[in-house]
Amino acid sequence: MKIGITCYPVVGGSGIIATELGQELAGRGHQVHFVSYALPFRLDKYRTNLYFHAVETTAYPLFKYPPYTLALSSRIADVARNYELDIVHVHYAVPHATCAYLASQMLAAQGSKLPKVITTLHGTDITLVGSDPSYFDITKFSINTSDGITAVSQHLADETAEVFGVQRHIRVVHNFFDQKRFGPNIGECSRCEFANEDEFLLAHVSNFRPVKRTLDVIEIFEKVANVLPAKLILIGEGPDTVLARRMIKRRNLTERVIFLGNQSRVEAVLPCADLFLLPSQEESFGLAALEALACGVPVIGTHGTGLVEVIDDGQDGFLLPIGDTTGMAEKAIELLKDRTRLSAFKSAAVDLSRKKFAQEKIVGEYEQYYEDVLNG
Ligand code: GMT
Repeated sequence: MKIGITCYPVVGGSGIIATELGQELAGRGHQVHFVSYALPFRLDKYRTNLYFHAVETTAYPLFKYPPYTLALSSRIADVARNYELDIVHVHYAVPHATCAYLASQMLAAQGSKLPKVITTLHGTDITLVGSDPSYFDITKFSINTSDGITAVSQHLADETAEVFGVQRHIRVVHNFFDQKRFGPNIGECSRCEFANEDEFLLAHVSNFRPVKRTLDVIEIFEKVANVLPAKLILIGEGPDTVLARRMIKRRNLTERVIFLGNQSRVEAVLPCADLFLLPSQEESFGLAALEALACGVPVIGTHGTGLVEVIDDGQDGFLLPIGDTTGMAEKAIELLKDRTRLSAFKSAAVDLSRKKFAQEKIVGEYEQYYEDVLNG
């Protein structure tokens, strides 16, 4: 198949999934064309069958905001026409589903071959951005006019149906990880860089937006560190970084918390950790949690989010109510104190994540979906 992929090229789960998917599809012999404003950040090696087409926007004094949406629509149409694409697969509905729709309309008007448009919903495109009154109608329209829609969890598919009143079927295709990249022994880090032999190592990776509840991470960690020798690694950056740093200082945890900022290869650090904390308010899936599990790190996450499809409560992690930092700390302490149980959780994390979310399996599900959409 000839497949166009549009995604956000910056750090973030939707861009990571789109990039890994494109690379794997190219490896399977499909011709893959990425269309975005920059090279996706994990597209870090040359591959046969894989192309990148940059979207250029022109600055002009009249434009307070250069119309990226128009430039992207034109570029998608251009690439689809030149390479006779079968599929245009856009990740994150806003504004990519709308751009793909516009591109299709342009192609139809020119009498060119029409690719099928597939939109993958990732989370905040529905829960935060898409449901904002400014974007609601156009997002709903663009979802409804796509030839196929996938969501990264059943939780998100249900939320989309509820929030947008979407009646049509949304195919659930979970996120995945690359086994060659994420595994318990694959990391290049040495644990001693971060913690002493007798200290437990906790970790958190996110974009430090309010939905991630990064301050809860620090709260949980403080409660754990009051009982057990422990260190915390924080990876990522975002609006709450300043608040997090302030809280760490106020609570005299500076010596115990290691800020690593944004990292393009989290798999080099994650295997060193004993426990991963993701106490999010909202999480359509929680790719960061999956990557931790794949590295053999149990995860503490929240009920009422897509994390319930990722974490097996009581086997490779724990699910607790949003905001229950005391309960989360108690579970963390209980697990860390019991070496035998901790090691069973670590093994289960590797086994269950491989069984449910291995790249080979999930990319096959996308291929199957492409076929289904192409065959009407
Ligand atoms: O809003 C974000 O947190 C970023 C967004 C993204 O574009 O990376 O994350 C969403 O998509 C990821 C990949 O499918 C999911 O793993 C995250 O759970 C989801 N974030 C939220 O739902 C908050």
